[in-house]
Amino acid sequence: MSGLARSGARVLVFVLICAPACAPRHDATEAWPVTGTVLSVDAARGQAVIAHDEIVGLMPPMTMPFRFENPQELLDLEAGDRVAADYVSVPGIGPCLRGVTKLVQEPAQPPP
Ligand SMILES: [Cu+2]
Repeated sequence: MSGLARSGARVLVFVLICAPACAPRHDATEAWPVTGTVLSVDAARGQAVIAHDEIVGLMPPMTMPFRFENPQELLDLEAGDRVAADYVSVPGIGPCLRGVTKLVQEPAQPPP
């Protein structure tokens, strides 16, 4: 094995061992996809109460207030809207929803 190949192998071993262990957990760029139903909107406080579905790997379904990274997105929402967003942690804001979009409502079931 040449010296160059040996050092290359050493780098590869380092990357394989270190990369998973050194990956930061719950850093600012981590985004958890979340969907849910808006129960109420509090634009003055920049948040909405949302009954969210399971956030896989993070939270079971529950009803809780969410702050919005962009409070402008609250202006377009009302109780009953289905929404999708990313749950992120932003320095200066904390945990909040990013990129909130309204989901198209499924047509109501016809009465039996
Ligand atoms: Cu929750």
